[in-house]
Amino acid sequence: MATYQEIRQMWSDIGMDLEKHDGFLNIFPGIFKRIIQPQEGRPEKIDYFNKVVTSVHGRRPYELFEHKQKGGKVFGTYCVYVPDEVLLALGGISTGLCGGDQFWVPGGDKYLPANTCPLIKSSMGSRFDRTSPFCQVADMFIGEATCDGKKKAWEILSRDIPMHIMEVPQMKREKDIQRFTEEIWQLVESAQELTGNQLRFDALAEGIVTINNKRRALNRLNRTRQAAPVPISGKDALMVIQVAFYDDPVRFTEMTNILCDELDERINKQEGPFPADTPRIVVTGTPMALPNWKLHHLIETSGAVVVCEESCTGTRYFEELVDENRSDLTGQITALAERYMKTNCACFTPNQARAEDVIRYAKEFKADGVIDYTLQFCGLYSIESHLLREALREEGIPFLHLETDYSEQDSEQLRTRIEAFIEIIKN
Ligand code: BJ8
Repeated sequence: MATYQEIRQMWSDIGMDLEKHDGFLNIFPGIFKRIIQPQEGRPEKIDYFNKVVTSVHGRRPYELFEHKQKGGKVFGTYCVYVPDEVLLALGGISTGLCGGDQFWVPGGDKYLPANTCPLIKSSMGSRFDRTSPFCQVADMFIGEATCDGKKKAWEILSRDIPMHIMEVPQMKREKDIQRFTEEIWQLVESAQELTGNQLRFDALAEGIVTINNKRRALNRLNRTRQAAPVPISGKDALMVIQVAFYDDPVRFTEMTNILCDELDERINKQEGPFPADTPRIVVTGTPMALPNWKLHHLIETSGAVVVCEESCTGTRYFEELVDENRSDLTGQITALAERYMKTNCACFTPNQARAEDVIRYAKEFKADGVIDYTLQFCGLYSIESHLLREALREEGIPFLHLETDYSEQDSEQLRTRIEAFIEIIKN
């Protein structure tokens, strides 16, 4: 394990602004101590994930740095439509880059209009301010054409770092899946060029199994949350899912399965951090990049518990698996396209499958209500909220739509609305 001196030297070597980054180091431990640490009744095996998060800019970036020193390449990604399997099969490592903290927003403000969503601002700020080791260690960023904000932000970002942009079709017809297959082939070309490696059937088969196993572990974790009492808080489950975007996939899978063994025991003993009759909430909407725990914290300190996230930091990331039984490279790439095109992002039209998923989760997780979380200025998700509300009303499922950013300014206002919602669903 690298020492603090070695990690600091690595930050300097990869071009970080150490002084500005010290600002992040001064506030981040406080966020963890205030939101995650004081929770009662946490499982013991969450400790591994605590360590990953509390050393988030140290331990894992150092592994990526060592990988590069041995000639390997690192890919930074912003969206769950990017097939990690391909990057892994080419000897690369992929890592999430989405910014989830207010600290980086002012850096993004310098390049983007005020009415841009905080996830984009934070992601841009972390790169341009040189305060994220993940952004600095990556050799290539992979962006995607999903929402307008991201598409335009990539044009600005590509002046600073080599970027490969994937076009994501916005409908799900047969010809769109075919188009996405072609997009994956183009990514293969770019990644082959960068890594100097050729994609091989065996390596991709292994990559598919590795990433599927990560998804299987996350699905297992999620299923434990169907129990009452829940064996793990929503905040801790979300933190594990967030770690999945950064950690080594094989180690992550192993540690998540160890955690799940403990959660299974807890279910048998009917143990958990909240009483069995605590109101249960499914959260849906825009992703919550690390360390965005704002909504979960408000819900779980207002008398309810989050039992599932229909989100890209939730089921959209891990529910569907890639078919492992294709017999050649062409078949494997088609299998990837088929799997990724099942993701129900609001950039698609129509997107009624998302509402169907939310209704299914509300039933499977015995939820008392659904909270729809939209990051401010995200037109896609805030507009889709109307149809979601109607679909849930038809099913008699209580629904609350909230729009917010990464700051703390509206927290008390949100708390008042969440408490009122919980009161309604309790009665
Ligand atoms: S598949 S949700 S990760 S695009 S919140 S930046 S949509 S304005 S993150 Fe996303 Fe891929 Fe879709 Fe998922 Fe734009 Fe909205 Fe901001 Fe968003």
